Amino acid sequence: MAILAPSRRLRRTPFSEGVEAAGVKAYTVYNHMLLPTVFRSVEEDYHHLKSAVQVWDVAVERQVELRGPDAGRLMQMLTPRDLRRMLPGQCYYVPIVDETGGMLNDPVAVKLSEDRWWISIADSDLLFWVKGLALGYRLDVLVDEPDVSPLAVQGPKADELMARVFGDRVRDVRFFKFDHFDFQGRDLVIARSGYSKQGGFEIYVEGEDLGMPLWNALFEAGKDLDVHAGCPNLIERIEGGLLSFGNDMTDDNTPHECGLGKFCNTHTAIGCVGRDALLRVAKEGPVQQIRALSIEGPAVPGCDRWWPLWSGKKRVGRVSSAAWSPDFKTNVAVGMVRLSHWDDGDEVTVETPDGMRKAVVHEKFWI
Ligand code: THG
Repeated sequence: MAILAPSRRLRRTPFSEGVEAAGVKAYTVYNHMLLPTVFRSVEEDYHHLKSAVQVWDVAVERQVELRGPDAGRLMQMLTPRDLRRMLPGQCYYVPIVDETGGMLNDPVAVKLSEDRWWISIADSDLLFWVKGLALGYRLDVLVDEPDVSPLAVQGPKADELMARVFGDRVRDVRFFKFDHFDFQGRDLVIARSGYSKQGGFEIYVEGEDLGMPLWNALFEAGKDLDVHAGCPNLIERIEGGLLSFGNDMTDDNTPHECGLGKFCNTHTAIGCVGRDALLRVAKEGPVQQIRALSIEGPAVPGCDRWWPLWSGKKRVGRVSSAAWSPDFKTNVAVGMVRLSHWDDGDEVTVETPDGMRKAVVHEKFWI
């Protein structure tokens, strides 16, 4: 692949200086912004993530802020997950659907107060949809993208590193909850969350001027913990079954097809614009669903398009993400598999750029 040409449309982040100094080797583009994908190598980064602690520039997880008396109402219009019992201080993973029940995004919703929310988005321009709904329904709410950039601290030593910078109280933050912490006289929201299964935190850094001071403080405090710059790791996130919007699912898929039915309460999510459509499809049930697959043979090449899944001459799905797993000693993959072949142990054939490979469908991911 050729080099990515820098320009102002391809936004840098408050941490870009630190990312470059740490020797970033590759980027992808996510929400029109740079997202690192490799520091040492995908495999070295993977082993280090599972054994130490990493600091991730995930400023690409942009916030759509809802502010005003109708913020809660607008939030419920966006998602089939019932938000009535959600309290300030909580984060929810929420499928966002359009009027056909198609997935528009799969963000983390952060409830700051009754009338102030952040929607921490995956890679799609959700802001336009949310602004359109607010305007079309004449809601009393402001919708915009604030100067907030998440910085993730992930890995088994994340608690130790965070406690050194923010104090022991940070250890008490529970999964998908957040609290407020002081850094250099400024208030920061810190949640126990992040796009890995290794545990850790996400710091919502308000104000780009705070980016490098915080980055430097974490690296200074973590010298003896082998802290390193990292990024969402392809292998680890496939092992963990963490989905990637735009890769593993699109607006052609319902949350149920994505295995996100557990985050839908379609009967009680009154006001969700996709509710009627989802009630209709939920009655029949999905005919395809996201599954883990192990692909036989040596390491597969990078998956930059959907690889067809076959059973004889019948197309039975697609693989959307795949990588060699050093820990499980097989190629791990995510795919959308048709009902006829989605049971645990079902055998299929994957059409990779390297040729046909046997693969086995699994009901559960690896971690
Ligand atoms: N954190 C924040 N924003 C994000 C992401 C994040 N925006 C982009 C992207 N990641 C959105 N997608 C996901 C996908 C999975 C999870 C979070 C965001 C996730 N899932 C857990 C799981 O599936 O095990 C837990 C879900 C739950 O139990 O509620 O964490 O990572 N701020």
